[in-house]
Amino acid sequence: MKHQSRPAQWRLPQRLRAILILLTAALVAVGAPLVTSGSASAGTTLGASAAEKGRYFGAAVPAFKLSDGQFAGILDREFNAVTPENEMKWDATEPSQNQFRYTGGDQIVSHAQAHNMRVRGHTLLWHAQQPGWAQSLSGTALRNAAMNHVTQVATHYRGQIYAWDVVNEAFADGGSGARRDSNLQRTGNDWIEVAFRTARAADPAAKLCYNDYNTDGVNAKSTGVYNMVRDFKSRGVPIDCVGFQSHLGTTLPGDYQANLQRFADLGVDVQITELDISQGSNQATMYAAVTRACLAVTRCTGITTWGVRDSDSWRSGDNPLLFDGSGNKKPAYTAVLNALNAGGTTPPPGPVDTSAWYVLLNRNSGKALDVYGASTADGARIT
Ligand code: 9MR
Repeated sequence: MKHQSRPAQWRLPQRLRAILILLTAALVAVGAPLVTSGSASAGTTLGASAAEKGRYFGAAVPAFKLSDGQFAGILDREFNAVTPENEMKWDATEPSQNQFRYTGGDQIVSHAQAHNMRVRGHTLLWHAQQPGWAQSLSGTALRNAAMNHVTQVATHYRGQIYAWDVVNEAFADGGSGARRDSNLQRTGNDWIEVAFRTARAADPAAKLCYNDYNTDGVNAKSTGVYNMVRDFKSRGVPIDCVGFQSHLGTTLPGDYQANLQRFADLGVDVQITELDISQGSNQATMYAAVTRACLAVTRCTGITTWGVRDSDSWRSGDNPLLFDGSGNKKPAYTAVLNALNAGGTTPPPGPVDTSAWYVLLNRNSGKALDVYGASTADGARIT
């Protein structure tokens, strides 16, 4: 029997039961990676302890290291999220125009799915690690190629990515607070918002993030990003999260937590996306402080370290990670674990605001496709 199409909100009372079932299923699906982390019990691994606080704890992973037994052993035991270190970048996924290669990215996604880990997609558009053919384009040709890239890659991974770094490192260093000059920026200042809209259309379930470095405290660069996010939120550009890379030296900005909080107050999630900290007398203290800052900000949904062992790091000379080159836990590891475990279990703040829910209905069938928290004003509102 064919159902007549009616406005979405009229269907809600009749569908409430189904929606609630779906909602429960959605929450279970979202929660699953959080409550299971390998075979370890809660509170004894980074992932399980973060999950007790409603958060994830991830690591950057290169596909080729998944066959390194020591690396994979630590990853699977300790972490419940992964970020492909290079495999989802433009040069890796579209080496020739319109010819896509997903081998490395797919390998990491399969590994993550087999181990109940979330995947942070990194990154759809960036001025660096572009394939040669894109570097030589400009203007409309580059804009079109870039958005085609976003559509193709986000569609390939549709439904499998927890959060995408849609755009990476688009702001200039220094005191200007302005956009970085790049071939993408020269296609027009709206390239970032067009990228976010394009990514939303391709994968409506993924959280869409802007990601950058040297934005870890309140400074001109982070304020430039802040102003962009505020503008996007006010104009309905679909942005859900901001990533703070947090490649740190020997000092943590005193306003680190306040900076996370001011972004969260704009109505976006915040995530620590590429954490590594120079080994020095205060490495463990700084790691603990970063962890506490994330826990103190309700919308800080998780932490990712940029690698597992010091020897895996892009800055291995600084020994900046939580495990040494032999895979042993460092004092910084214990400091993070203790910080995660401090204060007992708190109800998961979760990535969504449960004061209202939105249900996304398939326009043709009227079937519920997904349920969102109040931060995503798509679909019909259920209060
Ligand atoms: O860790 C990545 C390294 O293997 C690559 O050679 C490098 C290329 O630019 O990118 C590194 O990852 C970067 C990340 O994608 C974006 N933020 C800075 C990271 C460290 O350079």
